[in-house]
Amino acid sequence: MRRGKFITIDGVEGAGKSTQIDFIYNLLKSKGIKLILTREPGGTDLGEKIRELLLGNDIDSMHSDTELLLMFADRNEHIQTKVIPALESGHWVLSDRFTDASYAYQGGGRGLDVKRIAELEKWVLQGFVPDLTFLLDVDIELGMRRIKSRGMKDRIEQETMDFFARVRDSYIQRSQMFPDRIKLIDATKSIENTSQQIKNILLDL
Ligand code: Z5A
Repeated sequence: MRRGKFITIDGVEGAGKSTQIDFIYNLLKSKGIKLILTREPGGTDLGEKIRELLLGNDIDSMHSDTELLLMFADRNEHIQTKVIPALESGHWVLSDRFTDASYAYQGGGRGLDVKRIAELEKWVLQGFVPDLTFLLDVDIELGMRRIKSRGMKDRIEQETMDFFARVRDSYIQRSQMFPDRIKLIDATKSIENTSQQIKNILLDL
């Protein structure tokens, strides 16, 4: 039985997820809500190892299906051992990325058949979906500019601009398919402006 709320945040690189996660954490804490932060890929001991495999640069190539399966293996461990137990104990959970990212990156970016992703989603998640998802939207160029000063790019970050444009399109399509759950946030303006849009939605929840 889910007693806490499950919130996810997603978007292309540099949209400001990490920045807004800090904001959401502080806002919910100030309301007395017990909240845990987590992420995908990762979030568990095993998941962090899978993350290294997925994002590390020591592997030259990875079949797209393998990438998708690893994302879902990570997700299974994450929800079964961390997310669901926390929600059942009354905590709220905020995850930096979740299943929408698989549709966007592996479906949109890699071009995998979304029906196959949906089959995996059904198998692993069995209808388990977030209560609320913030989709931070920026155009790809702006996102890239924001993260330009960072050091080396991970395996997925090295993809082409076309790849990331398809990722963004897929995210937007999903927000149109699930408007009640996925809230599209214009993340192109100031950090404070983005936070305010998030706050308005969170206070409703
Ligand atoms: N992935 C996948 O393929 N399939 C899946 O199913 C899942 C994931 C779950 C995980 O990376 C990778 O895994 C990701 C998708 C893939 N691949 N890629 N590429 P991640 O989520 O850990 O990291 P990231 O996507 O690379 O996030 P990021 O680059 O750290 O972006 P961010 O968290 O959205 O941005 P930020 O760190 O908050 O902000 C970036 C900079 O911009 C920073 O200096 C801020 O101060 C600044 N910033 C933020 N907001 C603003 C505004 N509003 N104005 C100006 N400057 C701002």
